[in-house]
Amino acid sequence: NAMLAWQKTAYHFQPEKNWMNGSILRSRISPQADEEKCRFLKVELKSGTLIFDSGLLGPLYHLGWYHLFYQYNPDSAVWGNITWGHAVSRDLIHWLYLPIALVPSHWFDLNGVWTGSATLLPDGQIIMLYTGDTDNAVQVQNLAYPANLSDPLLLDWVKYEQNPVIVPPPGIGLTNFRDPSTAWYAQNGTWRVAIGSKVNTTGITLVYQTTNFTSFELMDGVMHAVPGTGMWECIDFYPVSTNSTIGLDTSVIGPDVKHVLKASLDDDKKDFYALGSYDPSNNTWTPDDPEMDVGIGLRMDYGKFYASKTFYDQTKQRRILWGWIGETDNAGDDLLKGWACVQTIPRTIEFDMKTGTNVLQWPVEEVEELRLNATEYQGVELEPGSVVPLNITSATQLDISATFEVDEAALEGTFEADVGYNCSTAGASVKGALGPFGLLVIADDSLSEFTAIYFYIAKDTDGSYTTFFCSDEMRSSNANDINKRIYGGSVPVLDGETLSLRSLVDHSIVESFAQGGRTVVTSRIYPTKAIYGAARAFLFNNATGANVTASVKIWTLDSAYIHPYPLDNMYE
Ligand code: DQQ
Repeated sequence: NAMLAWQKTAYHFQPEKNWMNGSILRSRISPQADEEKCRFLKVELKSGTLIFDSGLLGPLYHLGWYHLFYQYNPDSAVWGNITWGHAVSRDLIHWLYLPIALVPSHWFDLNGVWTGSATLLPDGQIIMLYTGDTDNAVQVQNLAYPANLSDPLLLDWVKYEQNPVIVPPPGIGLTNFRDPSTAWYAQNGTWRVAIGSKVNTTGITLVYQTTNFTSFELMDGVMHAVPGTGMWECIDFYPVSTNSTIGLDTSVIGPDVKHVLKASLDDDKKDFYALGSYDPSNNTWTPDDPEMDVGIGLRMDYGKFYASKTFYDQTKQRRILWGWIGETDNAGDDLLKGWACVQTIPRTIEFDMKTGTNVLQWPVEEVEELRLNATEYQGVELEPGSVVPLNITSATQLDISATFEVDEAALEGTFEADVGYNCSTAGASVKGALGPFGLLVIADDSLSEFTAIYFYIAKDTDGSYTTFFCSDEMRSSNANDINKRIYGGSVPVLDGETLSLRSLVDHSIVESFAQGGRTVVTSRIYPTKAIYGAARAFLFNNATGANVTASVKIWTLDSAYIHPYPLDNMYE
């Protein structure tokens, strides 16, 4: 449907309409041939498409390629018939679609090849554990591995003949037992794998121990549990260094390390995480702050974002987080446009050594290779109530960096401002004393459509400040029948820090990072007028009590190259 074509993103990994012929091509490619072909591919290929759905499979890096496996419906733009889609990239930005890696084929996955994770063993083997939805709709864990490890594309996958390797244990619901994590090394040749579940309404992490990935033993108790959080999907569990910015392999333990536990809460489709300590001897994880436990504290991303997963990128010694951005329109429109859902730009993830209480997420540096021309604005004065256009036309593909300085006298002179505020109490058009101020993106000239990305400062009578970082989608589209929301969370701002944000704008996606990535908000929007050449960006200040000075640098971004790998004509 051409009417919906403008929603297509240009540099996020996502489906394209009208591809799906179901024919799966296979061929063997030598690493060299492959390398040359890729260079050539970047300029010569034209079209392709994919449709995918929730629950990202373990991403991994192998022989020069980043591999992305994802939950994929080959037949339609709505969830169902779930297989493993597969794509490869040299740089996490440009992608080549490969044939589907695994399809339902046996009783142990006949209803779907669901989410799983990759584990790289020290000897170079690749282990994939995934959830199979059985012929009886029971959730079991299965083992798969590449047929040929010397194939950089990992085209062929073998399912272990004696699958399943793990079935739901006594006391666990047959449909509440899924998404095995990447394994971490414990001791004496044993590896551990976390699996999400629930008991009544308590979300839990079960851990299995194995030496061979074919037989597993359930460890006593649970690694962690949080009452009232419901079913935990897509558990992610990994170490972060507390004294260095480098990423750590999943098995690292020891001093100067904390462990992140992340769960995707099935009930409200939100990703929550917490920092804590892992004790391998009794296999328990304890949050640093029980009030900020998994599911009741920090969100990975406060916007449209779910089923995220990380992997350790051994070539660049960094940990990378991928999230999934679902749709907020109706399934009918998704069927019309022929695709649904997008991946976030991959983000590096590290411990925030300044606050000590959160992780930092930041778009991988490779996205900066898409930067074209830059426009800079220094010291733009934003008086209360002002909206200042930025001179950017076709503002659909942007990388924006902005800082905001709030008039010091106004901050100090305000006795109390909006105590009890949170992003969903008021949108960008509601004026407070010290906020909101920020950006309007994917806006048209007349501001009939815009998505607001902004800060909002609340001040308590004791003189303390709480800063919020929000995204308001209420005016993002003139179309009805779309779920428009106001998202956000608080963001730590330390003494002497300037407020700063970065936004990646891509037609119908806006990913925004505050204070170097302490708080992140992703918006999925459906503009009807602020499209192509008509899209603009503005600065605004709706605070009644403070002048704000903004400095902004905006790069327009090139489109990424995301197309099929031409396996059929490799040797022509
Ligand atoms: N989607 C997958 C499940 C996972 C959920 C199925 C996450 O494995 O729990 O497509 O959205």
